[in-house]
Amino acid sequence: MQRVTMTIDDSQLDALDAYADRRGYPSRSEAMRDILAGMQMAETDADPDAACIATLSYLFDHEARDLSRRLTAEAHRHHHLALSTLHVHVSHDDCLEVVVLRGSVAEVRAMADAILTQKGVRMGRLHVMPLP
Ligand code: NI
Repeated sequence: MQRVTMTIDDSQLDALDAYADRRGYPSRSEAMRDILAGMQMAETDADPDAACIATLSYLFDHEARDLSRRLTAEAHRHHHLALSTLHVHVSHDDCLEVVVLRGSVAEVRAMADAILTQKGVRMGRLHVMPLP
């Protein structure tokens, strides 16, 4: 690790301290490391060829016509990306799935789009994390 000295406005420092307090970070450095990690994630997300690991989570209605079969078909079509899937029966109608993916950002995004655009899939979210 490196120690750096930065010059920022008082209002920016107040904002950083308020953020660190609110989230419960033990120090400004810890808060800054996470802020920078978020920036790295955004940068990786912009490079379609970058290697990543990702989680794709979504709610869906398992009674929706043909949806479970279509989701399984998409998972098999992208089997080289999907490392593991967690399925939770949330309520009488709803299921939550969390799929862990590994591949290029472009491949992972394509699978996420194929799943999240299915009729009956709700509140989907892809979280991409860069790999060195
Ligand atoms: Ni279920």
